[in-house]
Amino acid sequence: MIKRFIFGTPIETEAVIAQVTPSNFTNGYAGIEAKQTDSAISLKIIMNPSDIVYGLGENVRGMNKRGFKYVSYCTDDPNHSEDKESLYGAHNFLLINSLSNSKPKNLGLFIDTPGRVSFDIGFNRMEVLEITVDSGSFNLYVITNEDNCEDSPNGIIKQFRALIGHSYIAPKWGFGYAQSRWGYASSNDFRFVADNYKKSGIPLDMIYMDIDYMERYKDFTINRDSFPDFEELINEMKQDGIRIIPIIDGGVKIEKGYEVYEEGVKNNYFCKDENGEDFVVGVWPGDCHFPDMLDDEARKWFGRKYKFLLDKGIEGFWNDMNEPAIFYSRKHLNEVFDEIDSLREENLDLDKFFHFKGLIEGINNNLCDYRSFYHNYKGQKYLHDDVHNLFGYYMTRGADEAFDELVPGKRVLMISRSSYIGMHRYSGIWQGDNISIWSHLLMNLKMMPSLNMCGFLYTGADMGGFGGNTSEDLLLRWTAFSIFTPLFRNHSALGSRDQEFFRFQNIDLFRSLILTRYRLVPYLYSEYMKAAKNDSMMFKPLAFEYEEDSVAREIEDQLLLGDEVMIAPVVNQNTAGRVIYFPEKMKELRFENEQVIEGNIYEKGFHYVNIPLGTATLYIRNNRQIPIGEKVYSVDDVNSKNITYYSFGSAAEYDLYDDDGISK
Ligand code: MIG
Repeated sequence: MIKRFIFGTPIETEAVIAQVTPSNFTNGYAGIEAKQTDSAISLKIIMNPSDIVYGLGENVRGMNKRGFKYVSYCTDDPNHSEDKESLYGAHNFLLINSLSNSKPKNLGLFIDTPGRVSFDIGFNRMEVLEITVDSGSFNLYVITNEDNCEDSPNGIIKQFRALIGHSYIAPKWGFGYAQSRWGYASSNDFRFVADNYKKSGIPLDMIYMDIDYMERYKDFTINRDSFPDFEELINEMKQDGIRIIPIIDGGVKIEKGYEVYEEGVKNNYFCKDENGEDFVVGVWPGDCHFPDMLDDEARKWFGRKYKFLLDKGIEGFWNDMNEPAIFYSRKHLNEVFDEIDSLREENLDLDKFFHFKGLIEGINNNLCDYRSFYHNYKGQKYLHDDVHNLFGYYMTRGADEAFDELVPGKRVLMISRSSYIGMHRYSGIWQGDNISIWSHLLMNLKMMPSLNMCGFLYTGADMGGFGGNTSEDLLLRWTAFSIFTPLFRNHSALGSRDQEFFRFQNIDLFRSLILTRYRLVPYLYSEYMKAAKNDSMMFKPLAFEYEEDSVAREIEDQLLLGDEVMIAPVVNQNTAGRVIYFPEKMKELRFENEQVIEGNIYEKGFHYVNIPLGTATLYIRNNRQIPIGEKVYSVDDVNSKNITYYSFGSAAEYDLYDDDGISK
C-alpha cells in the first residue's frame, strides 16, 4: 500500500509516474511524527535497536545507513571519505526493516522534493531517525506491504519502483569491458589502447572519451588538431568491435561564433541571474553559461545537440559535471579578487589568514552561487537552490528524449554523474570520482544495492579507483568484483598511474578475469533485464532474503546477485582469501586460469575461503543454477544458446532472459 501526504506546496519533480490520491497526514501514522520549525518540516521515527535503515542510493558508509547523517544536495566532491554527507546524487528513499511488531515490519519512505533534505539516522540520538526538509514542501510517500502479502523488503521495493517507473535499459554491448582515462588526448592514444588490448588478448568493447576530444572543452565540438580523423577513428574502432563513448559537460562556453553559445543566448536557453542576464559560471572551458535543463524548450534544444555525435556513429555518452559543478561564478570571483587585493598589505594573523584561505577554498561549488541564478521550470521562475537536485536528471532526460526522436527504437548507452530518482528511467550512473584505496572497493560494493533500490540498475564505479595511484593487487581485486557489475569500466584521473591492464605484470590474471566477465554476461544480462522488467533488485543485501538471520542482517561485504548466487569478494590487501558467512548451504564456483571450476560445498556458518589473487568466486544457493557462456571476446559474440548450467542441489530451474540487446 502506498499513501501520499502533501506537506506545504511541493515543486513537481516528475520522479513519480503513478497517480496516488493524497491523504491527510495524522501524526503517528506508520510511527511517523511530523513537526514544523519555522519553514522547515521534520519527520521523526523511533528506531528499535535491531532495525536496519536501507536506502539513500549514492552515499558513503554502509548498506545499513544507521549512525550518521546525510544531506541530499547533489555535490561534486572527489573525496568520498566516511564523513561526507553528500555525493553526486539525491536519492531520498529509505527502507526501514524491523523485527519488532510495534510498527510496520517493512516501511518505505520517499521524500519527493527537488531541494535540500537532511537525514539524521541515529546521529544526534542513536534511536531517532529524523528527516528534515528545509523548505517544508514535499510529497511524502509511505509504503507498507498489504496485510495479505508476505511482509518482505522486496515487497516494498517492488511497490516503490512501480511508483517511479521502470529503469533505463542499456544496450547489451554496454555489459562489455570499457577502458577509460582522463588524459587520452589524441586519436593515436585511442589506437594505442585498442592495439595493446588486442595484443594482450583481452577483450575490449568500449573506450570512453574524456574532455580532451573537444575543442577547448566546448560541448559538441571536436578538437581537430589532435583528432583530425575523428570520424575515421570511430569507424575503425567499430570495425574492431570497440564503441567510443564521449563525455558531455553541463556548461556551455561563452565564445562569440560558437554555435551552441549563440543559439542559447538568442533563444534565452541559459540560466539567468537576478537581473535577467545570462548567469556566468566557470567550468572546464572557463566562463560558461548553464543551459536551463529544467526548461522544456532549452532541454529539448540541448538534447538535440547530441545529434552532432550520433551522426558520426557514436552510440553512447556520459554526462558529467551536472550537479552542476561550479568552479567559480564571475560575480563571486570578482568579489574574492577585490577582497584578496585588500588583504595584500595586511598582517595575516590567525583570523585573517584563515579568512584569506577560506576565500580561495570557498570559490568552487559555493552555496551563494547556487542561490544566485534561476530556472524557468514549468512556466515559473525558480531559484536554482530550490530545484538544485534536478539539474543532472533533466539534462540526461533531455538527451534520452532526443534519442527517441533521433534514433527511434534504438538503445543508447548513457551514464550520468548527477542524478535524482526519476532519472533512473533514462540512464545509468557511475559512482563518481573515487580513489584507488581499498575502502573504496568496499564502498562500490555497498552502493550497488542502495542504488538498485532507487531504480539505478546500470551502475558501477571506476574500477581500480579514479584518483590516486592504483596498485596491481588492488586493481586485480577490484576487477574480480567489478566483473559482476553492469557498468564494467576501468577509469582513472589525469596524472595518476597508468591503469590499463596491459601496463601491469600479471596480464594473464587480468585476461582470465575479463574473459570470466564475458562468460557471465548471459546471467548478468538476464538478471539485469529481469530486475528492470519486474521492478526488482539485481544486487541485494543478504538480509533481504535471510531476514530472520541475525548474522546475515549485519553482513556488509557480501551481496546476493539475482536469486541464484552470493558474491563475497576480497576487499583487503595482502590476504589470500577471507572469511565468508554462508546463510545457507552453498556451492562454490571458481574462476581461475580461464577455467570454471566447481568448488567446495560450504555449510551454513562462517568459513575461511581461499581466493587467490587474480581469481574470482561466486556461491550458488541450494537448488539453484546459473548459466555460464562460452569463452568469447566481445559481447556481440555472447550466444545464449551455447551455455552450460552450473547447479547446486536437485530442483534447480532458471529463467533465462535474452533479446537482441539493441532495440527498445
Ligand atoms: O572535475 O572530465 O567524474 O570521470 O574524468 C573533473 C574529467 C571532471 C569528473 C569525472 C571524471 C572525469 C573528469 N571529470
